Amino acid sequence: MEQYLQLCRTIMENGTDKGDRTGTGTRSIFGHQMRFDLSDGFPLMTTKKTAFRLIVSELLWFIKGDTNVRTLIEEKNPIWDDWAFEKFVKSGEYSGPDMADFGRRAAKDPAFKEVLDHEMDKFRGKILSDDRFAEAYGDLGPVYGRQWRSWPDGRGGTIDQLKNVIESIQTTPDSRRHIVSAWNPAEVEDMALPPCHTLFQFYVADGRLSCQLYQRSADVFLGVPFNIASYALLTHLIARETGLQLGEFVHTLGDAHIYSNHFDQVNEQLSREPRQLPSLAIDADGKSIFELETSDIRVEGYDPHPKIKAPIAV
Ligand code: THF
Repeated sequence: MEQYLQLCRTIMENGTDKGDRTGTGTRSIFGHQMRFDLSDGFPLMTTKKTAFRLIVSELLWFIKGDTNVRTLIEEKNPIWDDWAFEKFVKSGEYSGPDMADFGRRAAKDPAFKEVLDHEMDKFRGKILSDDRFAEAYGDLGPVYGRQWRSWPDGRGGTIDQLKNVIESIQTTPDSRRHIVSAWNPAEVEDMALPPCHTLFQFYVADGRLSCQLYQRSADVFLGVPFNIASYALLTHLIARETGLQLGEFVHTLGDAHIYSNHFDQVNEQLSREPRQLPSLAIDADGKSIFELETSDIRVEGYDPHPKIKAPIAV
């Protein structure tokens, strides 16, 4: 993962400090590319422990076309809860303590964080137990799952981009159109968060499948380790589906930033020695990519340095 540590160093040393939507402040560069040869091992961060299970359940949630956090909460995956909760506290139905700007306040104020955690637990419980509530506040709008599997075609129907791309890889491997886009300008306004991983493309050469992602906005400390592993896993799953060998994952970044409240954590990570990469194991004979479950997929030989905690910007 030397590529990733190099990106962190480049931003820390040459980045520009600027403001951002969340008000946290970032140091950033614009335009950067990393390449991971997937036959070298599975690119899961070894310089900090990274929750692979969360990465798997999020990716399978996208692949199934789901956009409701209920499914993630059922799998004890909290990474999208903040965006659903934000929609709820801004609605007329919320009547608890003031939650304005909850992300930033919780990062600074431990007493407030306790109040937030309590409200968040109540919110999760209600999403799980109340169908109407889950439908109203668990849904993040037309985010990844919807665009990948049912992009509205403007004529009353939908387009299954993921199925189509699998089919085009199988039937016309040399094609230069193996593309899936999550950026739908007509629907961006309705999304809880406009897609950060905007578009990906596959490429087949010498029987190997490669994937390139264009990511418009990259939270380098918290998000990017998830994003690298997620798209590496997607490439494995599409290669498995199409009977191809593994090529590279090419990660192209637009605004690549480190939040100012992650600087210490990044420096801690930079002081650590990378270790051998784990390998990926999928135990799901006969299951298609659309039928996989989180428990079917695991990493083996993963021996990372300890976890490094950091607050997420909402
Ligand atoms: N918003 C921001 N500010 N950064 C992001 O990376 C991001 N995502 C998704 C949507 N909005 C985003 C959500 N992805 C964590 C990781 C990825 C997320 C959200 C949260 C996170 O908190 N990870 C911690 C704890 C994980 C754990 O519980 O073990 C970590 O240490 O990795 C970009 O896709």
